[in-house]
Amino acid sequence: RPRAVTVGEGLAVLVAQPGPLEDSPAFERGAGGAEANVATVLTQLGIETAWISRVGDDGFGRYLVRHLADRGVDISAVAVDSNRPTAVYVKERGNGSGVPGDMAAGASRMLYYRTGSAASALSPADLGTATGLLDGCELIHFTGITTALSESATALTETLIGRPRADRLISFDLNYRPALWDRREVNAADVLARHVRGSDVVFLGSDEAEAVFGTGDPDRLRALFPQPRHLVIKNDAHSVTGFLGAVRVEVPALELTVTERIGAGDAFAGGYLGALLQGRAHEQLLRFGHLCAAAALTGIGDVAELPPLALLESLAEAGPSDWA
Ligand code: KDG
Repeated sequence: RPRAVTVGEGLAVLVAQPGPLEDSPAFERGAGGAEANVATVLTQLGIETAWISRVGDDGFGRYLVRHLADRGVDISAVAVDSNRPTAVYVKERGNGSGVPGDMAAGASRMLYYRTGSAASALSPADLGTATGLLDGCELIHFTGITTALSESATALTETLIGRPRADRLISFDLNYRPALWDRREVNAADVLARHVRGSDVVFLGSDEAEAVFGTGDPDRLRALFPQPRHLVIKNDAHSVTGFLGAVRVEVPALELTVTERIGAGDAFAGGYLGALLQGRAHEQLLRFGHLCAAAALTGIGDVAELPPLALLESLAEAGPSDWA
């Protein structure tokens, strides 16, 4: 029986070759979707995890389900929707050539093809079919992307934060995606603030928190959001500040050569949550987060392929001063 359940949209990723998109002759296929990425980090850490989602009855949907199943994720609550396609996004990458249309080397941009996707039809009804998974688990994780997908998806995430909790934790990563909210008629900041306040573990990037809530400062964010027991603020690429109740810890990030950033936040969340379910101490949660994020930062895909658990454990034990 899964200990953790994540809920959200999976996307097939087409990674372009570096340079202007119009010049890319080929694309590397990958898997994405914040909650799917977190699920695969959790299973790699040895935590039984299920993913609740909807995919289209198409090759991309079958690929995503297979990708997750191959990594040990329980996909029994993934619905196949024959009327809507699986979402796709193209990852455009910079080559730093200076030619018009090219971005800086290492930079990337996401182009979404997801309007009307299978997962945009996620609704509270999808929780009904997954009752067994949800009732028995210790942690439910989703992000502001799931909330942003559609009205019915917002209804689903509001149902999750409103459900009786027992000992179950709700984990929420802000993952602010203006492209999705621009299509909605609701106020993103109001909806997202409700989710932050209604969750037990919350991840915020300082830049996105600044954009949505007007501040990226960890102490001001804690004052604004005293409710979640765990509040984790990622200060750009430099460090992460973690509040656990009134305790505040700051852990610097690893110094490494970044290949591509997309997916690093999900890997951080997966590392933190996995360590939390393993009963580790507060600072260790942040260290596990950083170490898992490093695995995503050093590849072009969104998915973190982690080193063996024993290595992560000894690095987390050693701490940042030994990470260089
Ligand atoms: O965090 C990485 C995700 O952004 C990526 O995998 C795609 O879920 C995705 C999204 O909607 O942006």
